[in-house]
Amino acid sequence: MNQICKTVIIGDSGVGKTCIIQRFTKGTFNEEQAATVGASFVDCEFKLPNNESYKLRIWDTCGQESFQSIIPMYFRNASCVILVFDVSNFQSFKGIKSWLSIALSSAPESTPVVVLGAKSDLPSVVPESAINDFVRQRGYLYFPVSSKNNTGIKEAFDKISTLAFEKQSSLNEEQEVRIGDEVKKQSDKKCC
Ligand SMILES: Nc1nc2c(ncn2[C@@H]2O[C@H](COP(=O)(O)OP(=O)(O)OP(=O)(O)O)[C@@H](O)[C@H]2O)c(=O)[nH]1
Ligand SMILES: [Mg+2]
Repeated sequence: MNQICKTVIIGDSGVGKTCIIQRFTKGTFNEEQAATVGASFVDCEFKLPNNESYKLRIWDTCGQESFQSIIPMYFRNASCVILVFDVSNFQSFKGIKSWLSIALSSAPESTPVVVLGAKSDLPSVVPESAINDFVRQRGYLYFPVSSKNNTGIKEAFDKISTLAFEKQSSLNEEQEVRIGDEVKKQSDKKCC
């Protein structure tokens, strides 16, 4: 089996989405990272305890407001959403609500959401109580991360990959049931 689990990373422009992916997939950090244009993906392989492997496909998206109108299509069949704000920028924390509502209206039902507070090496201007309220009310996991210092990234992706795999497995089961029902309906029709 080589299951592909799709995850989409979203949040305002400049919060550090691309740097998080680069740190996780390549182990690098670029102070001069250029803004993302459109969207692109990168695959990374994970192993299950039984040694079977699966792929986490991470879609990096552009945080420009103009992109919000085309982003819904990226959530089709998503098995995890990564919501990012910059702990040194309060406006970006306020921004995650609108990104979240776009994600929830387009992603499959009950898609897991993981919230990342990026640039945790910088002084935070977002009160911890506000972050806790946001994630607790919704039952989301939260990780402060720094791509620059390489803190929290591995822990966050260990969890993201597990949640995405579990969600993808349940999506596959639902699809098998639907196909089974369809086959049954077709064979019932043939009967006189
Ligand atoms: N201090 C610090 N700066 C960071 C960190 N991560 C990213 N940055 C800085 O933030 C800039 C923007 O990061 P990007 O990863 O390009 O941001 P983005 O969210 O992908 O932005 P868009 O592609 O425009 O949506 C980078 O060039 C870095 O200078 C971090 O962990 N710590
Ligand atoms: Mg980017």
